[in-house]
Amino acid sequence: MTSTDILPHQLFLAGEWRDGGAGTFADVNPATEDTLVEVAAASAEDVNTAVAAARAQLSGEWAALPGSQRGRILARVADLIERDAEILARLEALDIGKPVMQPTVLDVPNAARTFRHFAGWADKITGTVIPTDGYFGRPTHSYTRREPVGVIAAIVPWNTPLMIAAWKLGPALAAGNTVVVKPAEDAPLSILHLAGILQEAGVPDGVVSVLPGLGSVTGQALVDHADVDKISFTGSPEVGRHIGMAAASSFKRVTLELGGKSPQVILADADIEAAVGGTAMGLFFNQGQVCAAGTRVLVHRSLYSDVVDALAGAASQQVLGDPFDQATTMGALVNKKQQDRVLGYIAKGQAEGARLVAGGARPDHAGFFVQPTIFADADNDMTIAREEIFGPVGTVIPFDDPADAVRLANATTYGLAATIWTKDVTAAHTLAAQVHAGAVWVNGWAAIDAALPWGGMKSSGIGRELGWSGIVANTEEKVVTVVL
Ligand code: TAP
Repeated sequence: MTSTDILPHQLFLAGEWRDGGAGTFADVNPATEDTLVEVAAASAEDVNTAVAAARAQLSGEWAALPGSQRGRILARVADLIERDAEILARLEALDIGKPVMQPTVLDVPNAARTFRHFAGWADKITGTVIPTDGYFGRPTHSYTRREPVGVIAAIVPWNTPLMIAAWKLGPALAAGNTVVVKPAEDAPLSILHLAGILQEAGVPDGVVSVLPGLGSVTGQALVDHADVDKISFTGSPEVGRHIGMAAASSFKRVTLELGGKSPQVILADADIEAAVGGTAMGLFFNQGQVCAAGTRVLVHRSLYSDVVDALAGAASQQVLGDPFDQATTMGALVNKKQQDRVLGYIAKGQAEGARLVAGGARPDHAGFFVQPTIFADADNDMTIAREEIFGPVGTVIPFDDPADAVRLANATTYGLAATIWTKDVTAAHTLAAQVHAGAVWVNGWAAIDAALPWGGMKSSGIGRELGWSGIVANTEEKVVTVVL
């Protein structure tokens, strides 16, 4: 038996498993550096076929289904994700190098929860009746309708592929859209398994296609396609800017979920044990490859040396290794490029004068591992505090009072998330209002949920996903006025 007998590796194109028109690419196991499987790469012609099938379903079987039926199908998707939870978690661990415990407790349940949440919305997408001044003395009856945007291209990164695919598919399908998904080259496997689940749950053929391939070929063909109505993109600010500019020329709708340089603010009265534990999780979860990673740790000066020591201790307690070993708390970074990039930032932090108090190197064995790393005596203007590293590297910066903390928290081009650690309810709400971020968490890191809007301010993106905001982002609002 070979890996192609076990692992999904073909395009899921208009309801059929097919080879790709652009050959194959190697999907590598980051923890061993071995090739897992050769995955089919979609060509521009494959994109045309998928988009045509998606377009046809907007006036086909899918369009004819009432919202309640779409909801039943999405609820079945959630059930099947739970049935296949172990397979999906193992595919994520294999493909991305993360400890299998993480997708088991987060990515897979979150994906199921997302489909179930949007199953509930599918028959509740309503408009409003709006009173007006009338029409030249005649009364009117005006109301709004929320209609599907159309064909949506969902372009997904590699760090949490199943979850982010669910965040895009759940609201899009609930609102009656059709979707072509482009997974990242580094992590197509769990989304390909999800494609089979969608079909089994009763999503009609053509409503969703999953097309692995190169960003510059498959992704670009979707961005350029005249019959794609919206791009829902999660990934780097560089590619996001490129997509936003390309979409503007054809007036495609866009949702951009980009990077972050999120602060974790530890006020003088914080519960130190909870703050250090939560802050370490915000630094090292998924090897720091999290858009909302809390990489700028802003600490009241009275606690500074204690927090630095405790975070260095937390770093030294991480167990790097085989993602399938239950003792492992940190796996590998996704690829060699990412490993080199993170090590480059660590070298830059040292060159710019920050004090390395933990980690800083790659272990001496195969796999794209980097030790959990903490820098102290740093300031907010250093490169390691300004640029998104997307690796397990935290920079600890002191502040003197809450106003200083807010100034530092906001001194970034990003605005995705922020965490505040305090027992003072007034300080918590005051800072939450003052910090520029799409999400603020108090006394916990990454308290995300399918019901809560998700997205960033400033360079962290445009638009929101999830909750009712996810439905708004996946619908066009039409107003109908009848002159009575
Ligand atoms: P990117 O390099 O931007 O890739 C994201 C996706 O875009 C991949 O599927 C990629 O394909 C595709 N792509 C690349 N070039 C394209 C093009 N010209 N046209 C269309 N698609 C193209 O990001 P990444 O390295 O996968 O992920 C890391 C970044 O994503 C970080 O900056 C991180 O902060 C951000 N991120 C943000 C969030 C949220 S929710 N805000 C969540 C996760 C990650 P290939 O894989 O084939 O290159």
